[in-house]
Amino acid sequence: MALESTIISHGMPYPQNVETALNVEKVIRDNGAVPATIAIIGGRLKAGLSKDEIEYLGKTGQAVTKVSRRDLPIIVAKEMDGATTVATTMIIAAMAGIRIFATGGIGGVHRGAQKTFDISADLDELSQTPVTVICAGAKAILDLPLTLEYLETKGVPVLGYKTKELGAFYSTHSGLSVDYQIDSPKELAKAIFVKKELDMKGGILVSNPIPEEYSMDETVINKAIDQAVREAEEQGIHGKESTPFLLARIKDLTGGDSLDSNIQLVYNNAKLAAQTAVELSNLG
Ligand code: PSU
Ligand code: MN
Repeated sequence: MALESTIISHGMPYPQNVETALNVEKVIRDNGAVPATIAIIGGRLKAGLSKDEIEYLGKTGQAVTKVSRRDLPIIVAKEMDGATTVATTMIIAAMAGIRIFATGGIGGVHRGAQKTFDISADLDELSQTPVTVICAGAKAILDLPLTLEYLETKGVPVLGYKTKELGAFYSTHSGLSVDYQIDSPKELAKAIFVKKELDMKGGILVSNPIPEEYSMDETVINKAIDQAVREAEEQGIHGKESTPFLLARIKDLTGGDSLDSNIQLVYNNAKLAAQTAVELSNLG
């Protein structure tokens, strides 16, 4: 199963990013699946990185190019290194025949998108590339109701694991509902299998809310998010810089507390993804 690399280089600080990336691979192996962290190294698409390559991406951080769909052919042509977003990780995973992918949070419709048009390429990717993405919902740096509307328009199934409430990334509860609830890795594997049998393009998005014991206080986290969004607007941050800027500011504003939650939810998603991958391989 797949793991992304933008979360390593742009989503978390060094050295916690490398530590998390290596631990998450262990969680996957402990649950019976095979991890493939995806990135571009010297223009080569890689599904499965060495420890040294993960260390390199983590240490280089934001200096590595963040590669979404539009960047992919150019970075390969220029034989550069790239950290892959959810969209690009899905593309490379599909090429490698990988059907399941665990991450932290996906990109979505940003707050204020009515004016800025800032909608992550992750959402369109989910509508065209056959990879199931397991995340902890989405951060409130996004407009969550609009993100759900967009996914509905694009025909992407959105499932909640053991709940119909969408996860709010750092916190368990968002107050928003997803389409369907699934209650086991086996049930999820069947949905993935059936979608493929029906020859439908696109993926499935699974929201696996952060366990209550790691959930952040909603007032604290929302205050930090509001401030980060305000600062981004004031400083004219836009385009691909927007998400990394917000993630880094939120971490600083919460004094690092958000990072602990972030790490735990990634492990939680990796475990569910690994168990689902095992069930899916039993189905063929
Ligand atoms: N959201 C997070 N953590 C992340 C990202 C998003 O909570 O690390 C990263 C993922 O790699 C995602 C990308 O695919 O940011 C989305 O960027 P953009 O909004 O520019 O498409
Ligand atoms: Mn964007």
